[in-house]
Amino acid sequence: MIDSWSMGPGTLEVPLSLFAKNRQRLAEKLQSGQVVVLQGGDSISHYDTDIEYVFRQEAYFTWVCGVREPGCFFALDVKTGKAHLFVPRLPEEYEVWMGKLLTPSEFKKIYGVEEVHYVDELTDVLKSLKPDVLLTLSGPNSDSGLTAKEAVFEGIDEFNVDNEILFPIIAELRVIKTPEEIEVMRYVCKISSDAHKQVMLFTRPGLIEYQCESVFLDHCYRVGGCRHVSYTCICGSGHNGATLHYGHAAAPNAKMVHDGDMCLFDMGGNYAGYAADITCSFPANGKFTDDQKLIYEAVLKARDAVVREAKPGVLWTDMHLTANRAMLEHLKEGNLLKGDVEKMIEHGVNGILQPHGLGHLLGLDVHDVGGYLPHCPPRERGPLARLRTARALQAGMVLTIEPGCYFIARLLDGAQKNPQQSQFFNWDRVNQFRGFGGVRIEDDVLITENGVENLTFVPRTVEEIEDFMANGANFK
Ligand SMILES: [Mn+2]
Repeated sequence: MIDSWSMGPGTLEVPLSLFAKNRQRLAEKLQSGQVVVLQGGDSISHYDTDIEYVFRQEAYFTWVCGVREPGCFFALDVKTGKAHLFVPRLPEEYEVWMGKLLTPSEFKKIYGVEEVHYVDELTDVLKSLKPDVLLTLSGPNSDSGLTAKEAVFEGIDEFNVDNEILFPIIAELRVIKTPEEIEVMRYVCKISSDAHKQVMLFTRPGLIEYQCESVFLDHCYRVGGCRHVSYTCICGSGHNGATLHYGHAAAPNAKMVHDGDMCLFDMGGNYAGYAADITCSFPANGKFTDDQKLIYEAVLKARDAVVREAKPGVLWTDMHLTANRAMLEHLKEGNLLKGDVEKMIEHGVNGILQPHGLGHLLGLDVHDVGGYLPHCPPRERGPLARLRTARALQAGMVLTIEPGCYFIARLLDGAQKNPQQSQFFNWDRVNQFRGFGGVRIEDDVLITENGVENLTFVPRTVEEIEDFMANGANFK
């Protein structure tokens, strides 16, 4: 019997009990007679070609069984607690191209489920379970606006199907991580932290941003066994640091890093489906200027305030404002802003400098599910609407804390023309920062009964960064 999965020596052994426990937690929330049916992800071709994207499993499917192949279905019979996996019946000639085809009993061993059948047996097997109702998954992803992929198969209309019960239950279970899941997240955050440190040591003026990106990818994969990163790497230097989703196809991390640039590198590995999401901001040449230090420490104060105050019961919307206040206060001390900080927030100055929310739930999805479930506080109106959740924190949640300060021409121009906002800026000073780019500090944290456990281990203070970039080689 195989009882874990890993990418080999030196990488984390993920126990199959992680998924068994998720199934058990799910079954405990459901009733006998209900059978959960999920459809896994399918292989996707590049347009009309026979080249496929490297397969990535759908996250709810991973959560419930950890199955890594495309074209599968899964059923959980609540009455017996038994997990049934359905794998595609592949033609024999696939062996020539794909390697040996596994038998159902081999799949059973690999994934530790009670029963394995072929997908073409799905209807018959489900009938034999005599369910009162099949529970399928359908519900909104509050980050993308898209809908979870509901199981569809020939013969489903012969069953009584409910697609409303399951979604809020399973999404809520995904919000609170088990100790086994936390171990995986600890690992992927550690690997990603080390990869960021390698990038900091490597970066210097004259390189191209993507060369820094490649060091991150290399460390995550070669050392950590992370075949994927969790999202497209954002490697902005200089003015690109103010482009929040820099790194996309039309801006592929291809600018030369210059002496005097700040680097804003947002990258996270992925292991066993679990995501890290870490941002480091540092001077390309290893030494902060006074201006860089001012902005960096404003953001660091925001991070520190949240790490200090976040604990179970605290509202995420309050944490967002706590971060904004700390940052604005420091920028005021630094003479970029003037006036009363509460009034600045009233007039949206915080949203000019940090147009995004404080952070988000993290797990199998980088913007993890559960931000706005029916039983949770609804999305606020106004500036706080951009937050990915308005929930009160609970022990077992994993979130990012990612305050930032950016000099985005479009937003600054707007503020300069708006007397309500303009009055809070010392424009002579602020205009010197046009082209500066931005600073973001993003940590991945676990909420515990006592507060925050930071899963991110990178140099964070100005002194730590300068010391590490000067003397950090061979840091292991
Ligand atoms: Mn993030």
